[in-house]
Amino acid sequence: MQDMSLESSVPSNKPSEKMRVVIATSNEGKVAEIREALSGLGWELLALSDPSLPRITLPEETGTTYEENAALKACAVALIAGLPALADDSGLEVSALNGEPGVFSARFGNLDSANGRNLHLLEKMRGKTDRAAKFVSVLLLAYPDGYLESYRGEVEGSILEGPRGRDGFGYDPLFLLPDGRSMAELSVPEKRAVSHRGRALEALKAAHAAGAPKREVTRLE
Ligand code: ITT
Repeated sequence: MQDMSLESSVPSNKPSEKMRVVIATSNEGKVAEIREALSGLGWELLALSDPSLPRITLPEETGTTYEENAALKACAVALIAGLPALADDSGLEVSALNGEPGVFSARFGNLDSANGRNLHLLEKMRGKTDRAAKFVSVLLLAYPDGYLESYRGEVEGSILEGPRGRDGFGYDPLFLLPDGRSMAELSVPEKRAVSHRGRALEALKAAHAAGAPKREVTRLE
């Protein structure tokens, strides 16, 4: 088996046109962070609910990795919309819980609400001295022809004994950064500068700074 890197050109968007990209998430917090981070890129970012798009339902996340789940979401949306689609799959990995909830962060304890999941996490962490944790984000940009770009970001921190802060979403009020602030005490631009998703978005932005990056095609033989 041999890997070969080939270059090919990016189809669809003409260089002079604004690239239209669908944000393939139902999470409003992610939408706000993605819009803020990519505002300088010159893309037209469409929400899933954009009236110019057909009705789109995100697929079930049946993957066992962030990459698989992000690809499921991005590819489904790119195919239905006929436009590039950007998905994020992310999670919180807690050392004392052997990396849980990880890829299953949105379903931790089979609980539907973020508040319920946070209480569940606090309960599981009760009495634990090792409170180290990290957030992971994988961004997948899928083109309608099946080509994929992937970007990853991580941030290390620890789990607080109780919630702090009113901003952000999900586990943010329980995540303490090394500088002493909780992730929910940061504005959207402040969170972008230090967070897992902010780092992945910065990598995407750097790759697209001079237009769509040259395609790397891996062929298996
Ligand atoms: P989409 O699948 O529609 O994008 P989702 O919220 O279900 O939205 P995920 O499947 O990626 O997203 O699940 C990620 C889980 O991890 C979810 O419970 C989030 O609240 C949590 N999470 C991810 N990033 C986070 C962040 O920046 N701050 C706090 N919690 C986060």
